[in-house]
Amino acid sequence: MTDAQRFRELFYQALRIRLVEERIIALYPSDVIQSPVHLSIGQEAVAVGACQELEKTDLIFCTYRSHAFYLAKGGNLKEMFAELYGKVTGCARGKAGSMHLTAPEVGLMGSSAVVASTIPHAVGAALAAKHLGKDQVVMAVFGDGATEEGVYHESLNFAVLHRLPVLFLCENNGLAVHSSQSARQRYAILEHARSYGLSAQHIADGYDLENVADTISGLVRRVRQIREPVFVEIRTYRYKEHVGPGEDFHCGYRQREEWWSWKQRDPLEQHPDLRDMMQPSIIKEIDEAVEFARASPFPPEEELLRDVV
Ligand SMILES: Cc1ncc(C[n+]2csc(CCOP(=O)(O)OP(=O)(O)O)c2C)c(N)n1
Ligand SMILES: [Mg+2]
Repeated sequence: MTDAQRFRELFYQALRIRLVEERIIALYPSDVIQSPVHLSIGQEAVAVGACQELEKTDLIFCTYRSHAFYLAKGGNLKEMFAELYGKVTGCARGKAGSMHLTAPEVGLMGSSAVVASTIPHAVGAALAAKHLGKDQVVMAVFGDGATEEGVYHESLNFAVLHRLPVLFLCENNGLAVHSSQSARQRYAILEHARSYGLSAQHIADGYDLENVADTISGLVRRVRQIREPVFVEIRTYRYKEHVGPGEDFHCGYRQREEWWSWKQRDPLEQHPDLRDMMQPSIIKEIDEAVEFARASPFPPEEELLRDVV
């Protein structure tokens, strides 16, 4: 694949995610989506780059902000919309909603509303992979805010101690709900991770589609080879409010200028020609997925306790 072809492939995947979330925004006021939604608009390059080198048999564990990772890992779009609509054809049979997307058939083992809670799950899966002698790579995806949780530290320590094949991926958007990172943390995430003996890398520009993909792909290959944990922190930026389809600049915890400086480098804004060319087929795919969700039934009463008890 040439560099140009590779860029187009990355661009296509990022654009598809953006258009899916823009459709969620358009649908939200009609109340067909009852689930809270945490949008990744602005952060697409991270999920796309993270999944390039992962096989279907490699596992990822995500957060409530995981539409992008679900799609980048190969999750089914129809089942995603059906899940958002609360329909029985959804990826979790309509019981989980946007915050708990899962697609085990392609290695997305779970995502959770509880901050940092899937990090130890990823470490546990890596421990299983080690004991079973599999060549799997496991990826733990979390935000900057999750590094403030106790279980994050336990997980890093355990993974290093037991030499587990896990890539810790910190998607650092500099924000947690309504507070900036500087108002919350006196430590540097990367230096702190290194203090556990982890090999840790920083990607300063999470909007550089190719560099994000190349760097994370290299780290995935490294984990697969050395069978030890590795850490990567990617600086990125979310455009929308913490939860919901709107904007939140009026809340005062961040400035519109910050958003503007990222937006000017947004890869999806830089190539209108590519966007125009790719958009029609993606829109058609989204139309079909939304229609599938709309036409699907809600779960019948007997579904209530299925997979729960
Ligand atoms: C254990 C726990 N504590 C607090 C919350 C409330 N909460 C939800 S999202 C969030 C911020 C997390 O920020 P970050 O990890 O940076 O992820 P981002 O939303 O930026 O993607 C918090 C504190 C929660 N859901 N779970
Ligand atoms: Mg954050």
